[in-house]
Amino acid sequence: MALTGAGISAESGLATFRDAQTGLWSKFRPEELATAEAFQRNPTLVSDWYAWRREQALKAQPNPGHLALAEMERRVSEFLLVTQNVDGLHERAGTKQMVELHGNIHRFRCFENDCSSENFDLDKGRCRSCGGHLRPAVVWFGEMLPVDALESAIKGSEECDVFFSIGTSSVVYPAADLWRRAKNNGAIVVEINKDSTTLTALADYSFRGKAGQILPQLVRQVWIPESAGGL
Ligand code: BV8
Repeated sequence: MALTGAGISAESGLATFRDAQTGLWSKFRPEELATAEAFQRNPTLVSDWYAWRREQALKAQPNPGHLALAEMERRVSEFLLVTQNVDGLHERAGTKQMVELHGNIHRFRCFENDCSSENFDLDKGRCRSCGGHLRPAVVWFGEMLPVDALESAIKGSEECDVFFSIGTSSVVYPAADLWRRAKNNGAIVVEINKDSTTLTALADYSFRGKAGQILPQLVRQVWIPESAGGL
């Protein structure tokens, strides 16, 4: 099982949550904008922020880190990727077995009444069924995670033999608790991060460096025999 965070998309040019926000958004902390209260207070501000991030994500390309995880999936019999990212890059990299724990920025929901999506006017950002606002189909702080996604992530972490924690600062819960479930069920915990985190001292292995450089090497050395001439 691999849990990924914003760090795996950094080499695709997408800012992480730790990175200072740029331009228009430099005045806000992501945690301030990614809440239902913020949307209630100022739906245009929050919608514009997500529109900007959606544009960034669409312009970005999956990097060798995303591609290596898609390759890992093809090389092992049982694999699950759980991502905290809402950018959709893992899917574009070809990963199939995936759980988007915090949703996806390219999908929408009706904010007021959660109406079904066939009556969404994406241009106006309105739900034609109830006239309400459309919001990104992501999990905001203080909101419950989708039950099926959380259950799959918990099941995967409790059944895996190897748990990778990649490009995440391991501070946002319940995602930050999955490694512990894996560890408690006898899994090997491997961290890949350019900096040390709260998990570093608790992991069995912690590789310091960029995911887009370490993951291709790891996949090559473990799964691609010399003769195959690498990734
Ligand atoms: C909930 C979607 C409750 C939206 C996101 C227990 C203790 C304390 C607090 C809580 C707790 N339980 C719940 C909470 C509250 C809260 C929380 O955890 N707060 C934190 C801040 C303390 N959790 C919630 O609110 C969750 N909901 O608990 O509901 C509930 C219960 C019952 C009933 C009702 C409600 C919801 C959490 C989900 C929020 N949504 N995203 C959007 O994206 O806009 S979270 C968002 O932030 C991301 O998805 C991700 O999860 C998180 C950011 O973390 P990372 O991805 O790790 O990114 P970060 O920038 O922090 O770090 C990047 C890392 O990469 C760094 O370590 C860096 O060194 C590394 N890196 C950088 N470049 C590279 C690299 N590594 C390798 N290679 C590189 N090139």
